[in-house]
Amino acid sequence: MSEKINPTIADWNLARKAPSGSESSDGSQSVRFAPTFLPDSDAVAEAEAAERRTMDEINVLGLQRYAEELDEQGFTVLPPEEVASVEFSEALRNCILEISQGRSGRSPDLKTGASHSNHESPFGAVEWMPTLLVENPIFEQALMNRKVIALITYLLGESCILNHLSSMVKGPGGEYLPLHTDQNQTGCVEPFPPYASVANATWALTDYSEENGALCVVPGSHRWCRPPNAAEATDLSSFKPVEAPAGSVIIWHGNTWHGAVPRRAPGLRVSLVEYFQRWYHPPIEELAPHITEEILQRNSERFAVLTGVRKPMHDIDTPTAKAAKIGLFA
Ligand SMILES: O=C(O)CCC(=O)C(=O)O
Ligand SMILES: [Fe+2]
Repeated sequence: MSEKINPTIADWNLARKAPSGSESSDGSQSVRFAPTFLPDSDAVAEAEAAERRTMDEINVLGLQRYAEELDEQGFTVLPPEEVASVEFSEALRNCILEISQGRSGRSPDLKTGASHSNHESPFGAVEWMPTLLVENPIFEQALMNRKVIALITYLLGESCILNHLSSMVKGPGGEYLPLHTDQNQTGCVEPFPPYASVANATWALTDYSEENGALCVVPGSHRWCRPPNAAEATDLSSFKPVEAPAGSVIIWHGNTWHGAVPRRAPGLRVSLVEYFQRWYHPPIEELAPHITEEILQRNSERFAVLTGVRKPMHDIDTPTAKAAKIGLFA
């Protein structure tokens, strides 16, 4: 296995016990430190526990090879049988198509793609539909998929939040999506940190292939810690289409260079994009005001953190908040 992108707590080499006071050389005066910015033993223990929980979950779910791929290639594809039933993925796709019809007033044509051909958006011939989470409870279920969350936690820690949840419906067209990183979409300029501070989990709800206008990635580019320049972004020899059957989830590190080829085949490419980030970046979608008590009741505490309803990191003096500042998994 190649070098890990996430340093462990041990790598940080933290003192387990923070000094609380000391004598000056003449012994006359005691120096005291306020505790908030010192990684005390409770914070270190909490950071270590978060790392253990994260790795245990990867192991229990048998996701080691996908986590290794994230380290080595900067992306991984969870195949449909690892993710959800065929019925669930089809229901998710149909729900997105219904919302598309409701929002645009046009019936999506899954066979020919004529409804979406030569659509114009920032993503090429794509209808981009943000603000989906509270449209239908099926999106809550997709968001809380245990294996996807386990791998996202591996990249971004337990305190991460959702930046936005959206869908792309892509029809036939001629436009490429240039290579870019999601990392600098949050306003992070280069050099990027080697660990992820944003990550993307995209449900491919129709088959992904070159002729179907797949996402393309540059394997290993997450280690370069910078976005492509204009020449690199448009160098078609770097575009490696991701082949993935409908129902797969493609997960990538925020530093990974990616783009998309145009859809040449008739029909539609449908995806659900879950874009996550570390807790300290502001999300695009302010979800919390839209999350009702009823929604919270049917979901876990982790859902409340992901959607920004609970902000444990804002209590700066707690072990949890301190742990998130010294460990990448907390
Ligand atoms: O799915 C695609 O075509 C790429 C979209 C993209 O760049 C993203 O979701 O970050
Ligand atoms: Fe992107």
